[in-house]
Amino acid sequence: MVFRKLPGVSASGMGLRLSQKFVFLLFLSGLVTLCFGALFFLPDSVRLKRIFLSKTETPPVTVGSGSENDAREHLKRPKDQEHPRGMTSAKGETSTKLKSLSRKPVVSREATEERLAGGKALEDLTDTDTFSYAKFKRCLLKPPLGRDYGKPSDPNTNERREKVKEMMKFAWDNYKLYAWGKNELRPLTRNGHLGNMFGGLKGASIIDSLDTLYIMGLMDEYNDAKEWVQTSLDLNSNGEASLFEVNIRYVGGLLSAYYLTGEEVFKSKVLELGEKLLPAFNTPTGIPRGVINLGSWSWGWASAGSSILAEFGTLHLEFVHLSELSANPIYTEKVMNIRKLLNKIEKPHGLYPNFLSPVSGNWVQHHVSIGGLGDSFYEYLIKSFLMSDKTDGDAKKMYYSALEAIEANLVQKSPGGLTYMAEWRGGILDHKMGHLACFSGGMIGIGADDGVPEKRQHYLDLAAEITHTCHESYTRSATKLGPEAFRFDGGGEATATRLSDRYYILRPEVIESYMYMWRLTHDPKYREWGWEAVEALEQHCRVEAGFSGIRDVYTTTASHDNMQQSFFLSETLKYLYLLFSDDDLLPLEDWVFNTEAHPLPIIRKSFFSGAGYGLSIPFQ
Ligand code: DMJ
Repeated sequence: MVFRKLPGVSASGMGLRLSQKFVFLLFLSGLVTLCFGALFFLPDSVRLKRIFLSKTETPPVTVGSGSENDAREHLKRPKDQEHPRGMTSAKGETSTKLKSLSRKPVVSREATEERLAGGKALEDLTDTDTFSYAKFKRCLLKPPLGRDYGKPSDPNTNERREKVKEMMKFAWDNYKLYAWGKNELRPLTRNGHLGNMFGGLKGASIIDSLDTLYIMGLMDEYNDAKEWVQTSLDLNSNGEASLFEVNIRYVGGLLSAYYLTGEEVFKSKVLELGEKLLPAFNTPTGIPRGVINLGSWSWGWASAGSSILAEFGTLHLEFVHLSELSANPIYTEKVMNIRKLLNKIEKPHGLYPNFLSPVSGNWVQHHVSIGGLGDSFYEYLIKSFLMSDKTDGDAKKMYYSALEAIEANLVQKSPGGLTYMAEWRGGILDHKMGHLACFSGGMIGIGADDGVPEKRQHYLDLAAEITHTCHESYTRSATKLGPEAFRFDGGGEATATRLSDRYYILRPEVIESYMYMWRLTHDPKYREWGWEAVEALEQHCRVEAGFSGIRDVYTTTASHDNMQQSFFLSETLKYLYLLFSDDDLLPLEDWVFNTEAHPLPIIRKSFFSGAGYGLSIPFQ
């Protein structure tokens, strides 16, 4: 490099006189101070600012500002008004006009007032680079807990809803009494069960219950659960865990609890846990293995073999939210990589087999099912589309092509006129439908409206038919509860023929479909079917110290399995409660439920800063 000789500068290069040096340094430091100071006045979305100012230096993230107030309100609320107030506030407070909020029309005047009351208008909120809880709440189309916590006006329905709440309290109280801190309650032996699914993590029933307790207004119980998370949820375990189970129950449960309450503890715990899951993706293809060692960074996964479609395909919703909350795109990148591989790979008849090698990225065998091993992969495609505020076109395309292939190859009609989803083994049909596959009534229902116009009614009809078949699997048993799997061959229809398929472990899928079909059609039969299930649960699964699964749905002489599954609290009772609530409790316009029934908000660009970490990466 050549320096031109300046007056007063020596030949040696920069030899300035002392006074010149002083003036120059003074000028330089002034300039630096000015530039740095100016950074604070730049809009938050400017990348330069993100680079120079650490998170803590950015204007305070509004997490907790609105939320903590809400939460403290719950703590103070007298027992006779147990319900949390959610985002509603006293009517009649100043309302400011909202200019640029919604992509969808605001549903009612009251909802708008409630959203705006007591706060600044959206445009007055500072746009931050990180997620803002206050902004998120203001951008929801409706209050999460409805105008009156979803209380139905019809007294009979309300009575039924109260009954479900009582069941939840009973299940929870017994868990608390006999199994506190363990993963599940063993209601016959009155002790706790840890199992080996969660790699040493504890309190699965607590994490799975947080949102159910909250929406039911069981605030003392919710507060106990929250306190346990604060003081006792230890994420530094060192065992081998199922990535899928930890994700749907712990990550999903904590995310929902955070979005519903704004309590910072749920956010920090879920971000800590999210990081621990990342090594699972260190495989040659980036397809995670099913089992992860939570304690080891260098050895992220354990056990050889193939990965299961429903397991690695059921991460998308939670991981996109982890990216949003952490402002770190890595989670979205990981799941988008899975999506890309699945999109590219050749599919037999357009179907997705259940097993894939995480090493070669090829299918391992051709077994296809909408029940166990495959189920929630399909669910997460349509829900990813819905959760992205209908911007995730890849998910949409993949979902509807998969559904077409399913219809062409798996959907069958029995001689008695029942529509069912068979399983497919290398081209040969197995005329069996698992209880797990019964979620598909609800899934096809919620996806009906975004299908091509000429198929929308058809999809809704198909959803209703599948739900009807699953209901038949319940009504054809002595207990009025459905078996683990039912068949359509060997003379039977919608009944289990093998002894080993006769059990019921408090699963939610059939009730889940009733709930969605109720919301979509308001056909009263879905509420009636839900009530039949409540009565059957009470009669055959309720024991002195909780609820238990049963070994044979075809006999009323009960043989209990001594296990109150955590998904009973998270899903079965929540879906029942929603079924008997008004639609404005967790409205589908704003929320999607993960596969463990934990509600996650639809991501609107308006409530996330900048481009949105979950939205910007995959879809541009
Ligand atoms: C739950 O953990 C989830 O619904 C999962 O997707 C499937 N199995 C259970 C409930 O049956």
